[in-house]
Amino acid sequence: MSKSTTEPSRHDVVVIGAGFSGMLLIHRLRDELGYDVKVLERGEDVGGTWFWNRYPGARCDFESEFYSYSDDEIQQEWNWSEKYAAQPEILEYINFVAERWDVRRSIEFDTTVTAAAFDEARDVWVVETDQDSTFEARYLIAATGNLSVPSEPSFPGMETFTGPIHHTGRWPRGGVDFTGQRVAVIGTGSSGIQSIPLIAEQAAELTVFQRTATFTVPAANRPLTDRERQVTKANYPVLREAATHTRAGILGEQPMGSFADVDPVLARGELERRWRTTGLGVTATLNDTLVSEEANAFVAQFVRDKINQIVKDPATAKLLEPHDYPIGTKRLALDTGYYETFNRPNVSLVSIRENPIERFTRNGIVVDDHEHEFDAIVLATGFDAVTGALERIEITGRNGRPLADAWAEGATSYLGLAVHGFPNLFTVTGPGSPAVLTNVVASIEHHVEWIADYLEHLRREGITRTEATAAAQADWVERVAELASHTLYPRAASWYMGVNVPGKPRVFLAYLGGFSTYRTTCSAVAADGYPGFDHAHAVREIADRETERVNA
Ligand code: NA7
Repeated sequence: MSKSTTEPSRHDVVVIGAGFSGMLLIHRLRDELGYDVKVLERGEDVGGTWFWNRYPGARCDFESEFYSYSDDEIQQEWNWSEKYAAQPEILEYINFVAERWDVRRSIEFDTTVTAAAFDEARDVWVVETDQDSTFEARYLIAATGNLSVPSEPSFPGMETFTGPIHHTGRWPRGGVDFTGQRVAVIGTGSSGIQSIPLIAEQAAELTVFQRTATFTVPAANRPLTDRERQVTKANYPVLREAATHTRAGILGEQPMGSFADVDPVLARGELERRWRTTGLGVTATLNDTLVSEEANAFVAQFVRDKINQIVKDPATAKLLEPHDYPIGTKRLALDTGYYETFNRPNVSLVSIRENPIERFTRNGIVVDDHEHEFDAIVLATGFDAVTGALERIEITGRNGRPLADAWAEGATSYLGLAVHGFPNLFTVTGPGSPAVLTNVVASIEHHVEWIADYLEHLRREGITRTEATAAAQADWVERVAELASHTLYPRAASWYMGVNVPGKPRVFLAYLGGFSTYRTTCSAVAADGYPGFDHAHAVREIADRETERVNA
């Protein structure tokens, strides 16, 4: 860790990241509990994922009225225009909240955290940045997001392509005009599926390079009416509370029953209804879609039939049919006119499943000895998800142990909130939490609340160091793996499993017990005085000594 030459800036808490999590941490810890909080943010403004992902068609796939803070003043004041808001509106909302909570005064923008080391003599984190600045704080909170580090494959000859190459997760701030251009999109995950229909409308020609066909369902997005907004606002407390009792942190369609118990004709009719109203409920039609192969095959076939109904060219429809993983075991995409886009005369699909991209050239991309010429290339190739942001920081815990070392065999955590060997470090929506399978804003609120309560507990008790025990972490890691092993999830080469990044260990990165159960577990830990955390350094004298030192 290279030391900065300047005097460290000292705080109670340093937070990495100013997205939904970092902003809420400022509000909760600084404004409501009086901590001195400093947030370090790589971007030039707030927003995190929603700051960077400006590609055409980017929008959330949970209803915006609930993919938002539950702060009552804000939720009463803000009016969402659509059921699933697009990125510009979400960023506008984030800016509205940033103003309301006056968060910017606690944030250092354009500041990338490069290293963080725990100083065992003083129980503080020493945090270094690319701005040659150093920050110190008793607590370090990673609010680094799950989808914040783009995964950019390096194709041979990439540097020789003369046109621009844009990654969806680092889209230029002023947007990109593809009018009249020949454009390639590589990748058909959610980002590709959201952007392809809009790029197709603008470009002269669009070629989509697909390695794995993805299951996607219609968002059936639409404007919200005044009446709908009023009803939601009048009932927010009940709706938000009810959402905490669900598996995904949001109220949704309930299952009809298990595959064996449901009349297939009725189930098919119900799938059809859900497909029309919002496809998101499709995988929840049967309660065993993610555990029973038969149930899964039934739902998957329904979607494949839809593809064949929509896409006019049978060969293209065949290529678009997903067969490589059980439906729902990679994040189900929510689209607006995705399959219909392949009926446009200016759109073509190239499968790179059997014949991968050989290389980039000056003029384009070579597949199967054929050069496709382009003016611009879009990489919709996803993220080094969940752990990527933290692994890029040189984090050193107790006994000088690097986090990269601790996670060499796969990310480990206790409750998705803390890591053994890394005292006083908390991860908001970290690996081993259910966050990526939930309405992530609900998960963020839960984690921030839990961490705030814990910091208050530590403050009250005069504890200056806390660390997840090896045993508690091992139990939690086992529970996360065990839950995944009873499902079909491990069958997919997904970012949930870390499979999309070459060399990343294959570990299921999310807790599958559901948001509601998870909350209950976390609450019980708090109520029982935080078992699983080692407070061996809970000596008031240390705190007193530190106070004296800082005041001196
Ligand atoms: P995803 O879902 O990880 O999708 C990335 C896509 O890019 C996927 O189709 C990949 O194919 C493809 N890809 C990745 N690397 C390559 C290479 N080297 N060659 C060809 N194709 C490649 O990321 P998204 O950004 O779309 O979505 C991430 C999340 O954001 C999403 O789940 C929502 O929660 C929002 P593969 O499937 O690996 O064969």
